[in-house]
Amino acid sequence: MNPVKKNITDLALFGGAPAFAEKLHVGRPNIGDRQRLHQRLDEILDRRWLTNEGPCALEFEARLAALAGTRHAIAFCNATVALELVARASKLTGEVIVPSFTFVATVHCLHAAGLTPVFCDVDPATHGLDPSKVEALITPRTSAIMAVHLWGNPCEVEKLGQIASRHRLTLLFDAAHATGCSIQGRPIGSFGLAEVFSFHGTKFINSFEGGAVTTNNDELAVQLRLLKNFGFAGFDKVVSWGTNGKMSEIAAAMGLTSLESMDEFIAVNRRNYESYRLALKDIPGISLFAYRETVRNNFQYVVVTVDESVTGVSRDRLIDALVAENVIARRYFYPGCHRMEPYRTLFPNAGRDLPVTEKLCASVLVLPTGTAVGPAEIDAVAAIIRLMVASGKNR
Ligand code: T4K
Repeated sequence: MNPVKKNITDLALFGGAPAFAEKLHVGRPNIGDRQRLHQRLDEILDRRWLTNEGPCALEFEARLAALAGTRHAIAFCNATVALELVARASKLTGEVIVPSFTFVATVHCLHAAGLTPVFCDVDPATHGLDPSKVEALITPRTSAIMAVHLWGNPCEVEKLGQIASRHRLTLLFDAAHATGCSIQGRPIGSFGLAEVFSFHGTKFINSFEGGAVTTNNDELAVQLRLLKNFGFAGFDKVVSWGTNGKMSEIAAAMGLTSLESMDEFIAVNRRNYESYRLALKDIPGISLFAYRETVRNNFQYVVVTVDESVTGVSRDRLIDALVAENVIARRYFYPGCHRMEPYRTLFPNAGRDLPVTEKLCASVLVLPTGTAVGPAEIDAVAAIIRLMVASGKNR
């Protein structure tokens, strides 16, 4: 890493050397205890049991159920397949209300299950589904609400629960970002009919690739176990449609090892979040996403909004400047699912009713954190942003 930049001419965009010799990524994986992982891999090889609900996968499920406080946790090969199978197993029909400001997998899973996504705007403070906008979208064809705990920030679970029960709708949560999070002391994983977690390599708890569903519904749990294993209810006995959604033992071994370091990872993320807060606090037009006091977060995403009317520099220009310095900041979840195919073609006017989503898609910037980043890197990143804003140079 080069010394923290002090002058505008130091910026790589204006001819200076990049601040970082190696790229600083959003989503650089946390590795955890290598020795423990190696030990688990040896055990897997010795057992010659590599997948299909092996001991590591079952142990991973038990740990996840304990974390979520649910009767069931069912491990999957990834969260996208888990989401689709939850939608199918819940026997949803017709329309499902869903945010557009999310990773596209949330919506793809509904489309894959033959459902129609109905995009709902989000709350500018929580970035989650805005309960006050949900009811107006309910029609006789609506069967469910799929909400997302974006950035691990729990959405308004109580209000959404009330709306769902008033209209007899199924309530599901995409909890891909929310491992280890809670609201008013109640862990994410236990709300709605089911919640779905992701353990993709870029998540702070990872199993290389992986996902899980947590639920207190026994029937749903049985259905999910069938669907993720081709519909097999025993040797040679297929009782329903199914696919291959199983988690391998090597993935579960990584997941278990990663979970064992969860508190340590959260502490690092939290320290980094605080460092960013201090380093960015005086830069006009730059706001760090704030969490409610009732919420416990994992701080795995450092989310910033850029108010161009104050900074004079657009979010995209800031990204150009950061990338030139080898800081690979991301504009999650640009441009919004409603502007991605096939939804753009299916619902060309959806953006009209999504003003907050559109604004966030144009102003959110996600910065690197995790165990690969420390206070020195954060000061250097903040200095780049500060100099760009001071320059006011959009070109
Ligand atoms: N619902 C929500 C709300 C989600 O955010 C996601 C996934 C899902 C559902 C579906 O979960 P999974 O089916 O994936 O379990 C990444 C992840 O691929 C994706 O899992 C995640 N959300 C999303 C927020 O981020 P990309 O396309 O932006 O980034 P990717 O995979 O190219 O990686 C980002 C950066 O991380 C790279 O620039 C380099 C770095 N990286 C990545 C990998 C995989 C590493 O340093 N090492 C690695 O091994 O989607």
